[in-house]
Amino acid sequence: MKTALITGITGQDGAYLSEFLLKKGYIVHGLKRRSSLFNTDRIDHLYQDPHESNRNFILHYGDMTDSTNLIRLIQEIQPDEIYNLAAMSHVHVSFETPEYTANADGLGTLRLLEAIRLLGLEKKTRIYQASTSELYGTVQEVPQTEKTPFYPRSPYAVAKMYAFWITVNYREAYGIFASNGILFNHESPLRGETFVTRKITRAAARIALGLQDKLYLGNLDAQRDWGHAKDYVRMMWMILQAEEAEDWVIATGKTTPVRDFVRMAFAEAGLYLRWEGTGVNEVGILDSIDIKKFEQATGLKLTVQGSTFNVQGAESGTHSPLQGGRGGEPRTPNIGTTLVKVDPKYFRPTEVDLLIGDATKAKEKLGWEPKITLEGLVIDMMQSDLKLMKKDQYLREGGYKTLNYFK
Ligand code: NAP
Ligand code: G4F
Repeated sequence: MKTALITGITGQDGAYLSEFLLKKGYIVHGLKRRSSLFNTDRIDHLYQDPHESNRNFILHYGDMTDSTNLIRLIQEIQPDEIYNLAAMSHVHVSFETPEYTANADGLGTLRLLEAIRLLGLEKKTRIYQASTSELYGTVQEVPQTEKTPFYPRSPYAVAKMYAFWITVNYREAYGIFASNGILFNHESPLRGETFVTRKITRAAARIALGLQDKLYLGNLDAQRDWGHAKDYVRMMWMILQAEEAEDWVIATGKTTPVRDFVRMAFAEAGLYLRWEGTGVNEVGILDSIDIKKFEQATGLKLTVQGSTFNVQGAESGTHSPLQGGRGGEPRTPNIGTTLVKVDPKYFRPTEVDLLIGDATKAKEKLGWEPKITLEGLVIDMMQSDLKLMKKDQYLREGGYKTLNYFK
């Protein structure tokens, strides 16, 4: 039975990887930061009471900025595999917290590698480093492969660049089985709420249910190679089972502008958008409604009079765009309402315009291919967020206040 240590276990990938490794029969240890509120929502279903015997899922307090803590834990756990997923992972936020990001994301990796070396675990412990397509930044080649030169464009990417090379260095200098997975964007219903895909699916669900009026976004032109996190955590494990430690690009090979992801997400709720204007003046306007799809997705019933759509039995105080405003009384249809606007506050000081990966090496040497398409990803995220947001709707109908989310 193998033992794994996952840093960043409370994050999106940490949660999926935990499930994956537990199914494979691993004992999973996780590093979790102390916080003043519980932040274990994504892994609560895996939690085991500390009083139980023979636990196979064990959490430890720790932090990537605390060397002694990491050394002690690795000494206690003696892991066969370490998955270093912990990071301040938000690119935009890294411009606000560059020093912390360098410490946690860059030096944090060094601390783990050095712990393996100091404890004499070079031959026992394999380590996976969560590297990123952000390393390519201003891309020097399309598509990007393991050989494409890096040109990082944010404090996050620069910190991850240090982590990438220190992983390579410890592999070459000390013979540690240390591999980088250069993962392109991967998303899921568990994605953090302020990354663009989740921000979009949450807002599309809320707008369809009449809980929010508009979605404000930054750069709609940016293109990303989006896959599903479930496919990517499987590959993390495969990377550590490979014959040799190496670096691997993991991507779908398809790229999509943010604008198209928005269109696809709203369409899952039966709301079809058209785009007008350019740059900061670009807007997404409700162009038409697929009534059947809308009703299936939201559970709401629409009445149609000519070209007028109303939500049947809408409660006073709701403000579905389909209803046209507060009050619930019949209204002119809001086909033509602006649902998406650009807010320059979401622009980054330096942007990564285009990412598209070539995962041929992973396919040929490890037999990895993504199973879930972008369409499948959008459906998964929209179904999950519609379900989640319906809870807010019930609360509102019950007279409770719910939060607005405009991050
Ligand atoms: P995520 O959801 O933001 O999770 C990050 C995890 O790191 C969380 O568990 C977080 O803990 C933890 N963490 C942050 N700072 C820490 C610190 N100082 N000490 C200990 N733990 C800390 O990120 P993700 O999407 O799962 O990504 C996992 C890893 O892959 C990250 O390293 C990310 O940079 C990298 N990556 C992600 C993608 C992607 O598209 N998702 C692509 C390429 C690479 P809290 O829950 O307490 O915040
Ligand atoms: O969803 P994002 O914040 O992800 P980003 O910057 O690509 O980084 C993610 O993927 C990396 C892998 O390439 C990871 F290493 C990293 O940890 C993280 O998981 O933004 C995607 C794109 C950007 O171009 C951004 O400018 O969407 C654009 N965008 C447009 N409007 C927005 C928004 N991004 C966010 N977060 N919020 C917006 O309102």
